[in-house]
Amino acid sequence: MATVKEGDFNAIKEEVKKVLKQPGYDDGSAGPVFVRLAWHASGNYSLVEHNGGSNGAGMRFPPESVDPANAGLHHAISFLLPIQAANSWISHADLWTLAGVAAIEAMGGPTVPWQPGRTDYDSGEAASEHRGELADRLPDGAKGADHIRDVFGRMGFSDQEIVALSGAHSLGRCHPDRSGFDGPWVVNPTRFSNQYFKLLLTRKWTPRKWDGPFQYETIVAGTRLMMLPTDMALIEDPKFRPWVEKYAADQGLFFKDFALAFGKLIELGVERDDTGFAKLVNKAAREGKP
Ligand code: CCH
Repeated sequence: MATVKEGDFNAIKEEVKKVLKQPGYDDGSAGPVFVRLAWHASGNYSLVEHNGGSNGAGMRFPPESVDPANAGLHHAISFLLPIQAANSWISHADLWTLAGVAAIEAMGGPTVPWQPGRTDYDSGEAASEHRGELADRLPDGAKGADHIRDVFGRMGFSDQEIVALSGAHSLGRCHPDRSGFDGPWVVNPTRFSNQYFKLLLTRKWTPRKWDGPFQYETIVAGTRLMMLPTDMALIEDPKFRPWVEKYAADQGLFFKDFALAFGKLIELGVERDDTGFAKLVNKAAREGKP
């Protein structure tokens, strides 16, 4: 990997684009798993408790590295390690979020606003001290609308933003050895589009008869596609559904709203001071204890 000028984040984006092609891995692309890495790094934020989020890159250490919800994300971290090794000035936390943004763009999606300044935990001890309290915050695909609202409400997202963010399931697939679920949501899972919303509305989705966890399926042109119970909740719930309809009808609107919501997601909990960097504040300091 090339060493680029310190602070040249556009050049880092180009480095990320160079490692997207991964023959032999999934659908030949690291793009979808980069997007999921950025999302899971950010998605354990709590607006009320003021903890979690992408700052710190906690997923390099327990408890996040061993959280079953993050199974498989070590692939994304490994694909990015050469870039970090050649450019040690960039924090893992900045690199992970920027990789998600670069991947979305390279797969034909919108440009998501991104700012640098995240810092990394320097040890597993520091990470576990800060992050031990963050277990069970990521969504469970087996559940329904109330669960999704609880999880995304904790991060401060509205119904509209929840539906927009869920459109990322136009990318990638479920892996039986990671989540237990199986298959892609769309026929071309390395192209960012509003296909997920269109398929939700136009296909007949039936429960899959198999040994794995409950999920829905439909066959499109010989390819078995899937939906999670949480995906189906978006068309079953009367407040989510109108947004699914809007995004299915208007890809431009989806791209615009997705870019804003994803930009907000990767900023959660990143509080920069006047140096431009976001400090890692531990629980005792937050509570004003020495
Ligand atoms: Fe997701 N997602 N996601 N998801 N997700 C999975 C895979 C991806 C849920 C469950 C799952 C978002 C919201 C939700 C991606 C992006 C986003 C998998 C399969 C499950 C299960 C994991 C595996 O087996 O590898 C649930 C539940 C919710 C909300 O309720 C949001 C928000 C985003 C981003 C904005 C992407 C991308 C993938 C594909 C990953 C890959 O490796 O291909």
